[in-house]
Amino acid sequence: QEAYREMWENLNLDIAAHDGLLGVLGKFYGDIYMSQKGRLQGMEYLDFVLSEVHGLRIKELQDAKAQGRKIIGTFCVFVPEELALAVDAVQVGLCAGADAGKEAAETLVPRNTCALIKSFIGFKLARLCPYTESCDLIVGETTCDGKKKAYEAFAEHAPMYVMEVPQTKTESARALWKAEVLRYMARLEELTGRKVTAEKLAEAIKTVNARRRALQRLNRLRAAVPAPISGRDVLLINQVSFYDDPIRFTASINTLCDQLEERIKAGDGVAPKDAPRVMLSGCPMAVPNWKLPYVIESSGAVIVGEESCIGTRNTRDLTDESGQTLEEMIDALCERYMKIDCACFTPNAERLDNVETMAKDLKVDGVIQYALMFCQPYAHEGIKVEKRLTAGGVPSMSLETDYSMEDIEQLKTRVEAFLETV
Ligand code: BJ8
Repeated sequence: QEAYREMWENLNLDIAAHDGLLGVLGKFYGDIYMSQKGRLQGMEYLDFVLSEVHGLRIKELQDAKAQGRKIIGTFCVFVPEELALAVDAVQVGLCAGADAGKEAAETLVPRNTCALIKSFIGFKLARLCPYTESCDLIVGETTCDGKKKAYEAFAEHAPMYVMEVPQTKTESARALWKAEVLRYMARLEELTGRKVTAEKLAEAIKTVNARRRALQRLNRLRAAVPAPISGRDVLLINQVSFYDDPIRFTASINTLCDQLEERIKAGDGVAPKDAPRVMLSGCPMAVPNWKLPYVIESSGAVIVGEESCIGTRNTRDLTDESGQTLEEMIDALCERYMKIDCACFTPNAERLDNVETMAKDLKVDGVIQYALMFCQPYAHEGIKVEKRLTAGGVPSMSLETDYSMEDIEQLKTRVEAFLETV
């Protein structure tokens, strides 16, 4: 850690508070991750990446900046990483999964704002996040009301750019989205002084698709009975996918998948064959939000799928790679991103189909819907999802929580009661 101190000082972090944060994070990680039995050897890569989350990766970002590359921060899977890669920028997902700087955040956004929003604001105001401080541009999106108003306030503190994401999937909404993709591309070109060419974009599309394919492969393999990997570990992999180098990450996940195949062949699992199989559905779980997965898995169940943006919503759809011209590739990108079934869309019927199909394909015993407190879009859809699942004979329960640890016992009681019924 000493080796990174100067870098953190240069990024103007609050060193004492940051030391405290790393201490808490290390302990939390130890309790939730390192205590697991029968982890795959390939998870060592993830442990390493996480232990260096504010160290080596930040150093890499600083080195990239020194070579003239720009760093783009994002909060939503709507922001097309392919465009950033096509201008040689580095895109990182800004985490927003911990309770930090909450009081400061409440000076910018109302108290009844979800924990994810308060977290990214809190991290910035408390000077705790070296990713936020490394960004040349932070790209927001007009998804939920909480986020779009928060970006307005956040723009006073960070170099913001906001993409307008439509709320419907009509033809006019698609035209708006294409115009927004082009506007964003022009902004990236201006920021980096580089042009998006057909050649560069084709390469970027391949890079991001390769990462999606590796995560799809992981999701197929983890569905085996008995489950060969814990849900906690797969969540961590999804979380790391947002800030690790995409090519290196893809290679490591494919190596891990090779190990998973071996394990499945041997019939080994991380939980007994008859452990309840649970699927999570709802709001994204940004790093280091591991509370609920820990509660579920320490109650004897195993999580076999995440229907969320830090899960299948981000990896299910590939971008068509057959485009030859820049225009065709941009159309393919627009089409791919408009398939995202975020609860911010109205109507959003395809999500109900996707949740039901996923629950059945994974042969789950139950679905736990997870909404962050004050999240209107996912709380609303929770009612519909529950009805659809009940009609399809899949037990489900809904939980609302935030990032504090105060409700952990209460969550455990409710999860255990649910598991007894599945
Ligand atoms: S595409 S899910 S990443 S918007 S939890 S901030 S919705 S009040 S995160 Fe999301 Fe993009 Fe959609 Fe995915 Fe608002 Fe709800 Fe908070 Fe949320």
